[in-house]
Amino acid sequence: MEIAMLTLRKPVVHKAAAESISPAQSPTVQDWIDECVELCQPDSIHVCSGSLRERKSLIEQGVRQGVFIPLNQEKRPGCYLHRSNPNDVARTEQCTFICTPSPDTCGPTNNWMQPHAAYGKLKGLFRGCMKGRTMYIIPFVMGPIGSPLAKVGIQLTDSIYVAVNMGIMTRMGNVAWKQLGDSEEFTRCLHSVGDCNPDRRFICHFPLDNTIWSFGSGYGGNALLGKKCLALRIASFLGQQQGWMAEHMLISGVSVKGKKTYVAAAFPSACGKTNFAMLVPPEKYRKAGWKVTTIGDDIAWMWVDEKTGRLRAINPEAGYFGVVPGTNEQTNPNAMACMSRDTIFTNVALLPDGDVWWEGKTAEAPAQCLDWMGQPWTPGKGSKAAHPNSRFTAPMTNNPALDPSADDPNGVEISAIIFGGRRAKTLPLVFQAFNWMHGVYVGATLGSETTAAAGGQVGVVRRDPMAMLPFIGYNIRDYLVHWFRMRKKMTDCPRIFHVNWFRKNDKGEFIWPGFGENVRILQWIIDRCNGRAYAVETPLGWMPRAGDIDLEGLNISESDFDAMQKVDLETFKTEILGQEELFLKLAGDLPKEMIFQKELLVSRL
Ligand code: OXD
Ligand code: MN
Repeated sequence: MEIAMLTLRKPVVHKAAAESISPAQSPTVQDWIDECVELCQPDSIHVCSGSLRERKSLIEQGVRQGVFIPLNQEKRPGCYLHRSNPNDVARTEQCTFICTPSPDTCGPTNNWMQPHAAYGKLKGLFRGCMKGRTMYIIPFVMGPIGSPLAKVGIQLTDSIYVAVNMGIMTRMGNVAWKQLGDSEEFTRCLHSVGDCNPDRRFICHFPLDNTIWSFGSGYGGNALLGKKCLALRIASFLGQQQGWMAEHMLISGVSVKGKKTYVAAAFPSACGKTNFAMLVPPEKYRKAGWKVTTIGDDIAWMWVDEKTGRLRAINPEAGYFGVVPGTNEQTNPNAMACMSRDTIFTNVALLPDGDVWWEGKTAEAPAQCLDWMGQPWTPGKGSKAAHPNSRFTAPMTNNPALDPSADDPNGVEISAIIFGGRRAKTLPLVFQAFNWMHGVYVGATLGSETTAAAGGQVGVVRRDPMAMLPFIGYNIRDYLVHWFRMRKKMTDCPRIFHVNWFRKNDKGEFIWPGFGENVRILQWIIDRCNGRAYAVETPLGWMPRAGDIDLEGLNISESDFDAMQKVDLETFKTEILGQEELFLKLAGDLPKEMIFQKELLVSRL
């Protein structure tokens, strides 16, 4: 039998598929699955093996159920479109909870629920929710197999869309049973789309139980539980307990003439992390031997190598779940290559020839298509054809610029950490923090104008410490203290930088070209890390002079560059007041290092 579709009789008996290995190596795993099966009462169970045959068969079933629409297989082999419920298109932070016995463990920036109350409430929702449905048992590994940080999770879900996407985003299937062996250490992930009612939507994390229960949403960030829920919220908690870090960061390698430097960068959701991770340097740089390679585009797990005292990182994911609108051959050719095959598109528009379209894909909109909800659309309609948070899910192996170390269990050494926000005014294009402690302050006070990735109002500055505000799985006070304390573990720590690609002039136009040209800023960053570039001391930190950045070939004069770097101290005072929003949230719990850094900043103005 290729796939386990076992009709359950009471008591529930489930066996693995012929090509799956038995999950029952550990009685703890079996007991937990039994408990969840008894609770959810699925009609049948499918244990995912992770094979290619299985993937094909799951997609075929999904097509029969209308979950996947086959795209033009000549233009996009192995690609399918999924249309979500229109009420379920983004992460829902108001429905996301950290469930710890004491609210103090959860902290002021998360929604809190008492664990017994949360289990009780969600049990009521999960009870019988899979009647008439199949439960997919998805064993998965986050991190390269054999990595000291790799973690096993098991997700039980009634969504075939989730099963297929987890197969792209994680190392999924038999490999995970092998990695788990007879260990009892795995993240228990229970998920049901339920009836997809926003009033019955809960994404609950139980860090002390290494458990995630998610009900009522099929959206990636709420439903692919290995990603935001495990690799950030649960992992950040584990990292704090165990002395490592789980961060909302891309990791990329920048090589020039055989010397490679790895950087990690944290930008809030939908601020171009995928573009930056897949950056293609302009021709002049390529000719001079520059190349940027991708380790990851969203999440970094980092630890200090005891032998070298330096920070190392892995990407726990195996695929990309990227925002599609705005992506084209100019802005991100590597992402375009990623989605050329074996990709699941969610909520993009469907063209008459079976290809897909989104705003920004081509200069001209198509004469007609079906919009993300499947409704006829023409350019005059006044609505978006693709949802602004439409996504592609593609395996990282599709990326032509995949770094050869992306699957290395030992990870890569990180030389720079870059924080960045989307700020029309106030913040310069680039500066370097004076040291790690100052850099932590710069990251902690990161602000960015909101986008469509998280639902809610768009375009207001939101404080987003380390771009982790929605993803810190415990008290932000302890998270910041953890960052400060990491310094002591390192003998040579990464240099920390802040960038703002999104500064606008008085006419409201972006003044920095961004995308591939960002390599010019990376060049300065890397040269600083390697002790090669000049910088001047300013109240904010170390800044390049116009002459320290290669502007050749850009339509930007040295005085334009100075304008991009200009910090108006009066306006900056307002920025400091804006940072108070965060300080007030932490109130009496603000780590003393934050207070000292703020005092030093004020004294420099
Ligand atoms: C994402 C996000 O989906 O940050 O990566 O929202
Ligand atoms: Mn993200």
